[in-house]
Amino acid sequence: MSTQQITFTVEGMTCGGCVKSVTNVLSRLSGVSDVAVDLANKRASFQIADGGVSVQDAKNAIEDAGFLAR
Ligand SMILES: [Cu+2]
Repeated sequence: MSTQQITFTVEGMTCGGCVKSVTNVLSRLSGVSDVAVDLANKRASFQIADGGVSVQDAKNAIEDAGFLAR
């Protein structure tokens, strides 16, 4: 199965709780795996398997949780 490697810059994370929130919202999405969120580098990286959510949906999920993704 082929997967797409995604990296977002995430603005607005200030603590470990924020990291956990972003990790959780991404992990819940269909087809998403290997979620790694880095507070210091403001980065969220993960994989999306074929047939999983779109990159835009993943971005929206982060923004719905109160952060800015780009
Ligand atoms: Cu926080």
